[in-house]
Amino acid sequence: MTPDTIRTHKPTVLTEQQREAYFETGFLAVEGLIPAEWLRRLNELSEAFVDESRSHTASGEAFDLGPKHSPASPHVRRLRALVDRHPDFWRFASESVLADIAADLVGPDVKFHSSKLNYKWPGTGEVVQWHQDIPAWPHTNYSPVTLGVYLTDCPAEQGPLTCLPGSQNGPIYVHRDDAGTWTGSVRPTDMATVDRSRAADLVGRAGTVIAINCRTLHASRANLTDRVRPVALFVYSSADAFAWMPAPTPTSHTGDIVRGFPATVAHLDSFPCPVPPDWSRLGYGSIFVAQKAEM
Ligand SMILES: O=C(O)CCC(=O)C(=O)O
Repeated sequence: MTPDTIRTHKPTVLTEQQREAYFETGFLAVEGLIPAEWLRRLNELSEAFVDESRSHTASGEAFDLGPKHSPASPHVRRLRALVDRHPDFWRFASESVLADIAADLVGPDVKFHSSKLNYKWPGTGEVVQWHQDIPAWPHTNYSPVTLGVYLTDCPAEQGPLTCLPGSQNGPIYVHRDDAGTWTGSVRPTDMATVDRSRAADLVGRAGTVIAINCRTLHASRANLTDRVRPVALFVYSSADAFAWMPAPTPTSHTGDIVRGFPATVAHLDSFPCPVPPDWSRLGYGSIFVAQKAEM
């Protein structure tokens, strides 16, 4: 679906102005939409998983661990395929207001793609370089949106997501180095051509929902506080968007319709998109691995 088609359906959670802001800039941050009980449960699960990570010594199916991870000082960079980690994560993704927000942004027929919980620990470990999401998981159109929920307050000094307004209408960059190796980030030579002066921080209180279009250029700085920044991220698309390469981190619910109905006709956008590696053959670590965050 395109924004014009989506506009023919009234939003049920967001205001028209909020949705227009998303279409205009390629991102959005809204406080106060997630019920307190859900926020409490997500935090409870997050803390339990960080605790469980103490008994893991290497990254695996569930945990992407930083190089300094230890039982005494757990350093989980990412909880992978979140909806497969606990049924309540899937309930949140499919039954809560989050899926209604997705419907406001991608149209009434909503397909679930993937999910993860990213932690940004104090220090420089999880700095995320400028990138777009769609080159890692291309679809037949550009409706996919990542919805994030900050599990705790996220001020500017805690390494919030930062987005470039309007970049969703610009080029889709190749996220590989000169040798063709996947880097998960825009090449420095390409970023040198981009005006970053209008970059906006998506800050907010615990429970703030952030939305980032799949073409929007975004990044996140170091966490300068002494508190971890957990953000749960869920990707949805219009039902008429079809992934044309294997997902980097598929879940048992990838492709499930969470609102409305499956598409009977695919929407194909003619704007060209770079081709990622075949993750089903290569395997996918995480953006931190691809961007060599452990160096
Ligand atoms: O967690 C972050 O700060 C950035 C996450 C992100 O952009 C991604 O995982 O694609």
